[in-house]
Amino acid sequence: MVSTKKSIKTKIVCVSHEEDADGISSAALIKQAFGGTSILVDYPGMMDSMKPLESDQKLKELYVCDLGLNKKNEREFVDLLTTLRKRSVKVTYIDHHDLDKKIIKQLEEIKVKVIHDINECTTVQVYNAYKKKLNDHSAFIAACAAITDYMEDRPLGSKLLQIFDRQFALISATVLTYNIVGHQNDPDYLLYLVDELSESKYPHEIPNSYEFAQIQVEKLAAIISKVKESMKVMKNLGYMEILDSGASGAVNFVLGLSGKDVGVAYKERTDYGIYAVSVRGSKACKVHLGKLVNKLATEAGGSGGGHDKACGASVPKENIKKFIKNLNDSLG
Ligand SMILES: [Mn+2]
Repeated sequence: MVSTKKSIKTKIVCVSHEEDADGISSAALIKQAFGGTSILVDYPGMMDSMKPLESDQKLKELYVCDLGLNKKNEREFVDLLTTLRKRSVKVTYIDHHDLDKKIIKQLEEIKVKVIHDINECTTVQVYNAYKKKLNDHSAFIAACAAITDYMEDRPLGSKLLQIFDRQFALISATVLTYNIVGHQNDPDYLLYLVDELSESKYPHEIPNSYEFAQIQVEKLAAIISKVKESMKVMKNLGYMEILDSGASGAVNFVLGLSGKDVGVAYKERTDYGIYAVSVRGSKACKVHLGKLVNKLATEAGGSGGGHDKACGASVPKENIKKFIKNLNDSLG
């Protein structure tokens, strides 16, 4: 039987990463180019937050930005997008995390538009793909995102940064980052940031952004002393459980102060019964940490992945010690 009910699809949605300037800025540029609404997610909540889209008959276009896939969620992700493609939802996936070639192929087979380059941050790729629909301010925001993802030296990223004053971009990127990191428990504020950036506001034009950044800087200074006190060192890495700040804010201090080539910081996520783990490698680290952490976190019953020198994982609470031991052993 042929259904005569014709659904009118009108919704444009961008799902993006909420934890850093690259994710927030990607969402802002998509919003400036296409309008629509943003759904901001972290890795543990990513698939749960996307699930309602599967049955959303109004959905017309979906953009997924700055969200790497891992062995645990890649199957579910492809399945969800397959369902959407069967309803002719236009889907675009834009990212720069390490991704299995097989998954890229599967996405292209179902005609998802895949924009994937591990050498440029996501916002720079969004800017490059849709610059005809974006203004100069968006080029600036993309340059800021490149800075915070350590990718301002790449071909496209460096070209965008050249347009602007370097110090102005550095301070804007940093203030934006501190406002994002400090508002992780305030989803409305993060959406407000996306709106403001999409309306071409600079970070310094957002009320109280510099004052808020100063508070974050003071907190970070306090973390340095805590890391010195509580960090533990193994043969190939330094690690620490973080109790009262974000793991990603502390992990660079663990790396730096441990004197090792790999630093690990983890923080309990009581809502999921897991530890959110951040891993960073020094310039001398030759192992691709994103790939290694993807494998080890999966073996520990969790998930993870990311870049060669910066990545993250979710690890079930009871397996965290084993995960760290295996990581230390694998680095040997
Ligand atoms: Mn990114």
